[in-house]
Amino acid sequence: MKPLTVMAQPLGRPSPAVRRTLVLAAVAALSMGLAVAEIPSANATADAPGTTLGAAAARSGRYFGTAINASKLGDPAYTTIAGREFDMVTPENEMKLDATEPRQGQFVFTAADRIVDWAAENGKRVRGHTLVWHSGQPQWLQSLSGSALRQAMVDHINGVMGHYKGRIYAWDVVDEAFADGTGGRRNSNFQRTGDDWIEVAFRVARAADPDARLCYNDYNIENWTWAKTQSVYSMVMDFKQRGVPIDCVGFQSHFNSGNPYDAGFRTTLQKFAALGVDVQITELDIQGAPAATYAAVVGDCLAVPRCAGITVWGVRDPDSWRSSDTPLLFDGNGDKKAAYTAVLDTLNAAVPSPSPSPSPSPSSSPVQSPAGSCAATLSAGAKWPDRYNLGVTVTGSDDWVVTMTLPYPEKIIATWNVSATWNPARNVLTARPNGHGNSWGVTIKHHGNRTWPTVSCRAA
Ligand code: 9MR
Repeated sequence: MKPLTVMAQPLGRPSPAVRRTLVLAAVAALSMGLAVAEIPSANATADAPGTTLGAAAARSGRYFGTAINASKLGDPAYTTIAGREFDMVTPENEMKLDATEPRQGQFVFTAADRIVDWAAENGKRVRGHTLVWHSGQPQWLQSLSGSALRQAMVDHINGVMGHYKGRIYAWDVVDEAFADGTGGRRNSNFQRTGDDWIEVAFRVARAADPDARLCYNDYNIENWTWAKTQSVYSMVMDFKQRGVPIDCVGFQSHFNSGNPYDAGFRTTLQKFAALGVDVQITELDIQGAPAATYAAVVGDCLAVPRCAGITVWGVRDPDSWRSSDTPLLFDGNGDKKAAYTAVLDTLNAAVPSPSPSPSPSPSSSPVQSPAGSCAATLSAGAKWPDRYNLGVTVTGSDDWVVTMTLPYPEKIIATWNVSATWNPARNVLTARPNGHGNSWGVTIKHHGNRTWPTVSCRAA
């Protein structure tokens, strides 16, 4: 969780003093190894086009990420582009089973830590990839079966997620569990422990880090008509119906002649989102990097409110696992390709909804959440095109804890008269009194959704 700044006055445009405080808060959060992506955004105006992929995606509340390879973090050409352009990173290989648990029960996080630390130092969030996968298994794991393998899976999830608890935005809990073609389950050692291995993995993951979003991630599930897509869709629907904890589906999106981009991708994203999960494009690369196809993929994400963001699978073409396909946004010289410009322009063309749902009137429907011996009441404050203020009044106690949960993709970018921490992974603010009484407030960047947060109060 990251500390939010405390301000004496409600915000208009942030004053220089407030901006300084925001920067200080950002530095404080950085020193704690926490992501600070939202805090500097208080300085941005809603209508200014982003000049980097991350900034352009943030205009609509999304992220733009890249796979990062720890061995390249010493290359300034690499880190200059990665640091400038992206606000989410995925370790390309460093969190895989063979990297993190090369011998049973002996965890190694050296390389993955380098990436997570680099991300924190540079204000970026991290997608964890991947906890359970049929591939990239160390020898000891490959030799296990039955209950011993099942227990090893549970122990692995707990070991890795425990190490990174609170630092990961989303985990690919299970990767590539379905077979190509038929859409049945892939025949793997994990699958042979029983059909329920996937849901067990998700339940263990939820308990291990309740603040991380939990994703199922796969390739060749972008085309809505494919059997594999339908199988994953059925699994996610079943999980949602039975309460198996799943928050997101990752569409790897390695597009090439064998798995060409198809305009039905948007339908796929919409259908999955309608199940009540976020959708994420997690490993995007496109053979030959055609600008129009990149723009189409980005447009598909922008068309789906629950498409949280896009990650490309590498920085420059030579960094790609398919380098001969030149599938990425930067060439070997680090120069921006035509696809880069197409992606940036498409992101910048996304404008937050011009007619968002109206806020409820504070007089007709105050939001009150009594719990214990206090209640928190919200009231409308100033409004701007990109953000709005809410006042909060606590009654019933002078020593309270208020929890405020924002609907995605709204973000709290400032507070006043209160001591608060902001958990970006869950979109939750936790507030306590700071000696300024029981009336305080927040500034919310709405990203097109002006639905008020829910609040609850408990006496401390
Ligand atoms: O890009 C990754 C490559 O460097 C590795 O050698 C390979 C095997 O671990 O994995 C590649 O990344 C894969 C990702 O983890 C899962 N989806 C498919 C990706 C491309 O193969």
